[in-house]
Amino acid sequence: IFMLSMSIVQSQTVYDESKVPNFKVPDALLTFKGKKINSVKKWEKVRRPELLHYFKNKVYGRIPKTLEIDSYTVLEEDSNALNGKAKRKQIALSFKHNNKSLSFTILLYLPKEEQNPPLFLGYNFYGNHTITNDEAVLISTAWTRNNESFGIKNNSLDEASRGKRTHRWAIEKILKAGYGLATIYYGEVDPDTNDFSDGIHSLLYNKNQTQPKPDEWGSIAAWSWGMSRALDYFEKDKDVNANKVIAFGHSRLGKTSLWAGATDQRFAGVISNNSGCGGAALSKRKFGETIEKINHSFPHWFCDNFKQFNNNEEALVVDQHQLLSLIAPRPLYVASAEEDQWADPKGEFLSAYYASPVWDLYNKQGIEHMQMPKVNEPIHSTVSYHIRSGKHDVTDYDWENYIKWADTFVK
Ligand code: GTR
Repeated sequence: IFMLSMSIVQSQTVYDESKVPNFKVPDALLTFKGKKINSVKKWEKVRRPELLHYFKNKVYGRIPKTLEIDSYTVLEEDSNALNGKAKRKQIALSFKHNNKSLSFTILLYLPKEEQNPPLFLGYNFYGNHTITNDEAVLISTAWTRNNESFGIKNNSLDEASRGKRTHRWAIEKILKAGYGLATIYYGEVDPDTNDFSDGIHSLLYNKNQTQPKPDEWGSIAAWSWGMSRALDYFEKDKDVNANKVIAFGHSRLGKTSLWAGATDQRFAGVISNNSGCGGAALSKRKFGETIEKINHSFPHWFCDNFKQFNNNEEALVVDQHQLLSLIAPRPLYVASAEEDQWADPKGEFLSAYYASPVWDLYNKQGIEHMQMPKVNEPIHSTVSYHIRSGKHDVTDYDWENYIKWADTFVK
């Protein structure tokens, strides 16, 4: 009984730098067998594949089969949206397999003056209609987490929640800077519950399979998969520049944008906004949210194999900076918030720092100094970082910096 109760009690949350354990940061440029990697060629042939393989099998889970878009439908379009500032399109992508089907809807805004603009692609938490007051945005019928302040009841969406998340999406600034914005309600790809009978997973089961195998995809990998399928669609849409799509995400959806950028090299850049544990933050620091805590609260986000590292970070032969390194040499922006200690801002910064030698290989500038910048003093280079004042959120300040960085390094 004692042993049992021990295992249910979780370790205390560490918010004190002096309690961070000593650990060796695994070298991004040293293979698992101890060989030094000193060229782009060796990185791409040997090291990058072995790291990617490890993250697939032990962290996010691998996708069992390829599944392509079965069909897509432009549900609606208007070349005079947002008071004439934008072109709007809503496109449903449909998938079919094993007599099951799934579809999700992309909401796309494009700046009117621009031909083939680059765009930011990011999921939203409560439905496409929450990111704008635009009344033409369709309301999702997918399962949604209740939220009293947004008026979301019975796990379903209606007019009450329209425009409730506009503050996180600087649409006007994005369009004005010449970028498009594409968003998808993440719950349409896989509802964010510990239930594998629904969402995209269920289309790809073998006979009699009811949940992913220990090395198969959790929800984060499923959401990342959805971002890649949106990119497949953009490759067919002449209105956008599919070579300049930036994967963006906040928090769990920032973990998702990182994994999308790591697994799909077509993404031209990646933004991780306050992604924290299992995202940009180093796991071995055990600061704020830990592997044990995240797997306890969200058992469905990672693959089952990742649970081997609950309170056992020592056994991990990688850390999250090596996830970031898989994005090299493409532009990467890691952002933290001062009051978001749960996501470990310092661990997010150090991760960008320790990943940087891989950008160096390509003669691209990463984070050069180990000293964390001051609050609201961004470092802009191919690998960028800022810590802004305030809490776990996406603000105009974040977007202003993402646009500046994208203007220089992606556009
Ligand atoms: C928290 C979780 C974080 C982060 C966040 C979010 O509850 O512990 O890892 O993902 O949710 O997505 O807002």
